[in-house]
Amino acid sequence: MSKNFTDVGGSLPVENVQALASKELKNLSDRYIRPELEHDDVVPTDNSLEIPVIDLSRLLDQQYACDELAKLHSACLDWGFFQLINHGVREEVIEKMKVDTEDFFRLPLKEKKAYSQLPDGMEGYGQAFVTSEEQKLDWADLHFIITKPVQERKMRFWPTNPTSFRETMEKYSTELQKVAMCLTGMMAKNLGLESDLLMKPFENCIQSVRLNYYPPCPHAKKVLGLTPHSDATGLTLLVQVNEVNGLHIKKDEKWVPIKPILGAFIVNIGDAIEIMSNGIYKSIEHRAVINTDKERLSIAAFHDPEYGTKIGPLPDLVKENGAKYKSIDYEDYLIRLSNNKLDGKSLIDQMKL
Ligand SMILES: O=C(O)CCC(=O)C(=O)O
Repeated sequence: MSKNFTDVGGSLPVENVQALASKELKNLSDRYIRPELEHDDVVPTDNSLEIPVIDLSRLLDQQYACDELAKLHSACLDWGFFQLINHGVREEVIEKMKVDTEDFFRLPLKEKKAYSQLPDGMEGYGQAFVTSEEQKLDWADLHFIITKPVQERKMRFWPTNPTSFRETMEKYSTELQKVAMCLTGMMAKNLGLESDLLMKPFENCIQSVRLNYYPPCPHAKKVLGLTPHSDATGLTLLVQVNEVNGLHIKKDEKWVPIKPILGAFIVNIGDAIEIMSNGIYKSIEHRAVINTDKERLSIAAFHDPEYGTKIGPLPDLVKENGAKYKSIDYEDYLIRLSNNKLDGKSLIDQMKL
């Protein structure tokens, strides 16, 4: 029987961070303190180092497609991250998703806990990738659900309050899947592949959505909202819900803060595309930092190749230099993911030959 996110093993339960942050914090538990932040190398925000901006409407317009495809290719080669504008997802759908996300995290703890993760799965409300009692913890709570394929949905984890949540998520996930498919088709072209080769596995992709809630912390400089990691997925489309910035990406061993463009998606290449492209495109480490007095929220939509896909380099891309990564069943890939704590690019390191 095939395994999915619900039965590959879950995270150890830890204290709810939103509740912890609402108390007067005299002493912060050592488990949240990250000594490595004392030597942090962050590029100043006024620096001109900014991730590329890709215009999807130009990619689809014959007149501009060639130039924009070239821009997309260098964004994937040099950055692994870009902002996507004119993507065609209706503004009202994005805005409603943001409002419903904020409203969900505003619910009393008891109501949110009705959607708590179960011991054996990754879906639901809680935290993720906590695999030991000693491990450092993120200053955040999350809610994670599988949105596609529809038959894999576990509706017990889909909030009924706010009452519009399910309908909003339905629209949001459908529109984002189209964008993800379109982008993988464009990437396939840029890699010199028949577009079907990369696009096909994403046609019935596994899409999952993670709502992130990062409470403020008086010790913001000592904690992290999200541990440095690359995404195991193929392609991630992220929106920041409110105007508090906090996403950092790693470039040339330094952390680059991202300034989201209003209405744009922040897109990043995940490990699965790094592997399928045989390392031509690379997934990039990123993390979330915390604000001293303002909460931050974000919505990450992950797009994985469909169940049954072998995660491995595409045959057309190994002809010259051979395969640089192992090929494994998606199910085994998921098991590896769930057994690992988040730790930079450790999952992909295990896949290297
Ligand atoms: O909150 C963010 O900006 C990053 C979120 C993220 O990387 C994730 O959910 O995997």
